Amino acid sequence: MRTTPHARTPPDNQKLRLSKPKKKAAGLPAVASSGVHGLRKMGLVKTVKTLRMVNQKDGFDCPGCAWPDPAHRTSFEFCENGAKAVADEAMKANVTPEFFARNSVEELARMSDFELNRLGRLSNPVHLAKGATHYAPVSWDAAFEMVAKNLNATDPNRAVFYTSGRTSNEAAFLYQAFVRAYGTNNLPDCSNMCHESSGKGLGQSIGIGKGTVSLDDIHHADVLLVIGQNPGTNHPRMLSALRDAKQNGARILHVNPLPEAGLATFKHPQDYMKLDFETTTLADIHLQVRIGSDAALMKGLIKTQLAHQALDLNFIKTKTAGFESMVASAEDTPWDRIVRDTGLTRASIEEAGAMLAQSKATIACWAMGLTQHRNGVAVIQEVVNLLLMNGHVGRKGAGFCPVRGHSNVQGDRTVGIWEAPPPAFLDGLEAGLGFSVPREHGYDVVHAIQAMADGKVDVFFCMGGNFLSATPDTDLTAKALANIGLTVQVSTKLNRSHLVTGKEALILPCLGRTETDVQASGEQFVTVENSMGIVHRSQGRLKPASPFLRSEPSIVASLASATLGQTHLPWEELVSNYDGIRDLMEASLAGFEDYNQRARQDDGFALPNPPRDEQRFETPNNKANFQTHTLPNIDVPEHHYVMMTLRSHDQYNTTIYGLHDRYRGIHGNRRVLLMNAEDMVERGWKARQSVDITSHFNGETRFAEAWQLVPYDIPRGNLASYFPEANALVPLHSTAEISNTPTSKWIVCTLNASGSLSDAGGEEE
Ligand SMILES: Nc1nc2c(c(=O)[nH]1)N[C@H]1C(S)=C(S)[C@@H](COP(=O)(O)OP(=O)(O)OC[C@H]3O[C@@H](n4cnc5c(=O)[nH]c(N)nc54)[C@H](O)[C@@H]3O)O[C@H]1N2
Ligand SMILES: Nc1nc2c(c(=O)[nH]1)N[C@H]1C(S)=C(S)[C@@H](COP(=O)(O)OP(=O)(O)OC[C@H]3O[C@@H](n4cnc5c(=O)[nH]c(N)nc54)[C@H](O)[C@@H]3O)O[C@H]1N2
Ligand SMILES: [Mo]
Repeated sequence: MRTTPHARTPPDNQKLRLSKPKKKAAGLPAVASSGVHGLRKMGLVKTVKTLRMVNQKDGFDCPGCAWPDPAHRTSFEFCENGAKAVADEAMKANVTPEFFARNSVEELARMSDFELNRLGRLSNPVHLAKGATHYAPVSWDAAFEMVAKNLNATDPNRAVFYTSGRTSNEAAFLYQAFVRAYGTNNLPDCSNMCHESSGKGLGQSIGIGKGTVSLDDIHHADVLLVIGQNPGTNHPRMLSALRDAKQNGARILHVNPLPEAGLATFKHPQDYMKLDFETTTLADIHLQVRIGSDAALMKGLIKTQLAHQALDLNFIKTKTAGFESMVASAEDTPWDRIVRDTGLTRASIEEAGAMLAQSKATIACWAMGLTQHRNGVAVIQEVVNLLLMNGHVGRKGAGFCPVRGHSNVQGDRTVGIWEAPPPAFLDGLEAGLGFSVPREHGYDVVHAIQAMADGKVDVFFCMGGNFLSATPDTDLTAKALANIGLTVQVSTKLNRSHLVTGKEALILPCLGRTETDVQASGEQFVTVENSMGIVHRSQGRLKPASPFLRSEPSIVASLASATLGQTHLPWEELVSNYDGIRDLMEASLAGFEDYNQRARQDDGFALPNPPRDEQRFETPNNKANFQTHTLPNIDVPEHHYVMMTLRSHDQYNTTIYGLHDRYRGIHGNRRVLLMNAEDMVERGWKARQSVDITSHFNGETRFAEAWQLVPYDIPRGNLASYFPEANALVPLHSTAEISNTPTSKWIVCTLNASGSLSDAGGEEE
């Protein structure tokens, strides 16, 4: 009989080695590191061949991040971490039915995320029967019949369909069409945990839930703000754009509790190949804010713009609303509150303010350091307020740049992966698809977990991702998943979501972005949308890891046929040639005219963006709206700390490539807690001290033992740990207002020396 395996990833037992954090990103070590990852996983010939196809016009879109491609691509248009993502997908399909016969689910669950990923690609569909201890092979047809039977036996609103952001536009569009034909809007996605706050914040303020800049704008900016983002690790190709901007005279303002490498100094790895050894210092000013204090900083910067009278009065008068109340709120915020919250001096904020006041074109870039906070939506709107004051939108070199994570997360939302779509979007779908779709909003990620915990979900289908490890509150989520009748994972690699399952489970292995996709009419390409709203083609060129893999669109079509027959759409015919899916997209989605033709253009095409294209704002009052917010209280009780959860340099979300966080100088072990050295001295602790963490929320506590302390340049009272290890400490209902995004960067904690008996917050020394 099967017992529920341990939900949390087991700790790594390797020795922790610490070295001096790096100021410089990329450069020779990065080139060496991409090569090593490739060689280890693919061999020499395949490494060179593969890396030459990344982000080329006739190649595949890098499965790493969503940063756009420059118009003039070099023959190696990838970064160190993109190369790791490609090499990781190009591994052999060693996870076979024989492998599953040898290893029980319980044994596999004792392996860490790092070890699971190293096993290689999944080769065949497999089934974990009720009560079984091992996955066993199953035919594709039998698998689809099983899912269809379960779906048809329940109310559509008791089924949930998750999506991670690597899924192509074609797969995502067909998938949401199937889910809505079946009868639900239960379409949570990774975006709910990621840039949902950006979408909601920008939507209210400027009428579009996306960024408003192009790559060319970055090159023409006067001042670039980089807020709550670590591009050296997570968007390395962005550093090249920042460097180009600097060479054109731009200045960069970095707002971050950590001095992230890359913004300090940067060497372009491809310049090394061209033997250009010049180094660029990227950030002109680093404002080392305390965690969660960006809203206070924005109020300070807004005050300085008022003092400098750096205002575009004509823009404010003709294009915006709400200016007076926003200004009054900034004026009412005393400087001592701003200084206390941010931990910065007034002079340093004024220096940054002066730089902004002189700027003719400012761009604000941000990522998870803003979105994953209680006030994620409000703080983004404060950033928008700051730029709107001087009309920095819809002009060259100016605007908003939420830097997206997964390579097609933005496209997935555009084509309908959305649990709360507006009525106009659904009207368009009905017109294009020719059938009526449900109107009631579905579950987002957090609501889906609660519904599972409450026994309201019978079938859970995941198009990619690693739901268990990526979501908050790992133990609670594991219990919630165990309530479900059938869980299904469409995946490329093994992860914990295959091991902590519903009563019955299926793994359906799919082709990756890099692999050739052949359907009845021949080889297919797909389309994706990058972080700047450019839609373009992507075509895999590598031989699939196993002959038994199917493409995501083909999996959706077979599932739809098995569940609904051909009543709503000719599913099988649509996947025989993806042009058919694209025709349907053209008929259903705004801005997709001549889709098949424009998707084939070399550099793709830009989706309409009214604020960028014509300074037009599709809000209810047709204005850009200044939004007024009061500051959140960021004080915590005595002996409490605020912890943020971060990515290391050697991971892609829950996929752990290695145990090195090279730029931060942390090697060999991920179960670490970054802490201010003075805070450590105050507790009498040294480097490597083992501590237990208790998180606190609404009177509840969550506990995780044995984290090694690393003294780090982080503000006092702040801590940092790695995602996904620390997710067990993130309370499910600690979420951002409006966007409901888990507050992965705001976890209130107390610490105890490991093994000490006193309870949370005590003086255990
Ligand atoms: N190699 C690699 N690339 C990736 C990913 C990956 O895991 N690996 N993940 C992809 C995905 S899905 C995403 S969403 C992006 C994530 O990209 P990032 O958002 O850069 O990723 P995080 O590691 O979450 O880093 C958040 C940054 O915010 C800072 N921060 C935290 N709290 C605050 C705060 O209160 N204020 C300010 N100003 N800063 C704060 C942290 O110090 C850190 O530098 O990267 C994408 N690209
Ligand atoms: N504490 C904390 N939690 C967080 C975050 C944080 O900063 N802190 N960040 C959040 C963010 S920004 C995000 S985006 C989410 C990420 O959440 P997810 O997107 O759910 O997680 P990933 O780790 O990206 O998913 C990895 C899995 O996707 C599968 N996969 C890879 N490529 C493909 C493909 O082409 N097709 C299919 N079908 N499967 C594929 C592989 O099996 C792999 O194991 O996590 C969130 N969780
Ligand atoms: Mo993300």
